[in-house]
Amino acid sequence: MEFFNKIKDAFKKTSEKISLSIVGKKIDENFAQEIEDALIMADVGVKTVSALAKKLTNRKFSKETTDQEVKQFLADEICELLKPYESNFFRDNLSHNPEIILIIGVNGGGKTTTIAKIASFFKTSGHSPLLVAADTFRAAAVEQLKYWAEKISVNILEGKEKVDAASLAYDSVKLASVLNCDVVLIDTAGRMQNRSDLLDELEKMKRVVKKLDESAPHKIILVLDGLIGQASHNQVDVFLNKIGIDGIIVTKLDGTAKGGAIISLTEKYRIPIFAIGIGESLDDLKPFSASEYARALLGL
Ligand SMILES: Nc1nc2c(ncn2[C@@H]2O[C@H](COP(=O)(O)OP(=O)(O)OP(=O)(O)O)[C@@H](O)[C@H]2O)c(=O)[nH]1
Ligand SMILES: [Mg+2]
Repeated sequence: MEFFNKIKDAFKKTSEKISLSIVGKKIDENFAQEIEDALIMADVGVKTVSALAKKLTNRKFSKETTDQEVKQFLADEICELLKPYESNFFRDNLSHNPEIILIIGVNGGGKTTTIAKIASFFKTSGHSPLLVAADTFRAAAVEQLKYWAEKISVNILEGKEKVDAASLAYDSVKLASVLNCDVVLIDTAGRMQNRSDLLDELEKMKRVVKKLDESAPHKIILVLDGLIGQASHNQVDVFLNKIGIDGIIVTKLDGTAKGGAIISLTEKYRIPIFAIGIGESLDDLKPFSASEYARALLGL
């Protein structure tokens, strides 16, 4: 329960605004309109919002309907929409040994922090992660990952400055079998989606890893900054076209009023949400649960 309260708390900025549109409102012909506006403001996609508003109107609530009932109705509808995008990424299902996971995204989205959180999760569930500092552009980036590796006590392969990221990725797969690591987490340099040279390098990493294991990388995870809400859609477009994406992790949901953006993301791209980031510490990454998310969004 404490676990859910943390999620609920993280979504407060979003849920309070949605709540305002429901609590104490008369159920008349304008009733759905205000809720519709609040959901739009929270970055829930327009198509989904219209569908939800229609359902609210058709539901024909009576004057006796409580605020809680309206919220519950919306939460149930949202939960149903998002169920297909839950994933079993955190249910301990590493299907390859080593499982090679590439973490991609633009600068500052939360890649490195998220890798630390994932590694901590796998370590706790009995696995042996290898972190790969393939962000060889910035020395500070390597230091940051090293800090986490020490803190969690997991292995790390450091890229020397200006070393080719793809060759480092190649080495890491070999090193994993030497060290008996069963999950390889590759941290990449933050890529602005308009830097095509960096995107090419990412593509090369993917190609090179395949030389050792045809099925690798087994998961490509795009990390998105939750603070920018739907504005992250163009990032998805670019990475999806150029690299491919198996799952998305949305970070920084603890500080945003655009917490509804996960709904517009799935509505548009139909890609699974692996997890959500709700803080800066290691246990602040939660597997994505449609029902928890829906309840948190409505403040239930
Ligand atoms: N509040 C909050 N902060 C987060 C979360 N995830 C990451 N951060 C913070 O966001 C900042 C950037 O995170 P990084 O992990 O360095 O991001 P990055 O994508 O690796 O950045 P580059 O390496 O520069 O591309 C750091 O200060 C993190 O502590 C989150 O879920 N919540
Ligand atoms: Mg980083």
